[in-house]
Amino acid sequence: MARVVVVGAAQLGPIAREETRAEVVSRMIALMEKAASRHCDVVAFPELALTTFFPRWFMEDQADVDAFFEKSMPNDDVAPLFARARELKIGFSLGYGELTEIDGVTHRYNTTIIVDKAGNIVHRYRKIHLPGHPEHEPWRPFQHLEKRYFEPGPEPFSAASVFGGIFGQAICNDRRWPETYRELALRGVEMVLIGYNTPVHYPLAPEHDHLQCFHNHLSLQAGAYQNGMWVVGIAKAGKEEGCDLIGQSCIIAPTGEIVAMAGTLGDELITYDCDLDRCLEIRKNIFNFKLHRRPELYTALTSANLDG
Ligand code: CDV
Repeated sequence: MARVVVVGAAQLGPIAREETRAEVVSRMIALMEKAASRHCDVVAFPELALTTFFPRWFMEDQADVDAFFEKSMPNDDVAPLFARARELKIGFSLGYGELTEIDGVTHRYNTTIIVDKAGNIVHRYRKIHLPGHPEHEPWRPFQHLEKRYFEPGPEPFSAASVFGGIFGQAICNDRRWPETYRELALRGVEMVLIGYNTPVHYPLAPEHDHLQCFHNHLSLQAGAYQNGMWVVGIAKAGKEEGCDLIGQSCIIAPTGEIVAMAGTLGDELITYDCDLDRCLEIRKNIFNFKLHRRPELYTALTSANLDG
């Protein structure tokens, strides 16, 4: 019998700097209601879904930065999303800036969570691959200060048993790294949810600007095929505060085929009935890890002492 999870990728269009969380949450609830009407088990939202992509600005005052972070989850602003999800009996994933205190020390992470159909947070992932730069670089048309505003996630990729399958999460830049998918696959993940905010313009190599959408799908599709898993990419898209972000949110089968894709740069829901057993088409055959991997010879992969 097929193990079908109906998944929705809820792409968000631009979020203005002045837009309140309540306004964003009402947009998300509209997408969630649409997902529920299409019988989704889970609806996935993008990276840093509750605010504009704030690392594009250099802010000297830490209080201005912290205004973009959530100090608890769920908090009063996000509670309506949790409540509506519980009513609709739908799960969701959500990316946000997390400000937390651990043993008296304050930490800031780029975080994403999975919430099950009963409203419980069942999985949390803190972004490992933080792109960008730590200092103000005024030559850029816009900043990418993730390395200033966040600490890298200290925990490895991980898996959660939920929605009748094994789920994992990654965030934006993680999707470009093959290690992300392989770590998740080795931990048994059958579907990974990956939210992103990707500018069309890449100041360090502007000659690649026209390849942004290609590289997005190239990475997601390769990750799906080479690891035999479902991959869901969820964009924050469109012209946000003057910065163009790519769209093309997509659902990708374990064969690497795109089975659903957003056609706009605005709020848009795409859905697909994903049979998790299709992972075996790949994992029992061409990428049968147990039969064919040679981890004893992959010593460079986990060596911290090599260049590059
Ligand atoms: N939010 C991101 O991680 N964005 C990066 C950009 C800066 C290259 C990405 O990999 O899409």
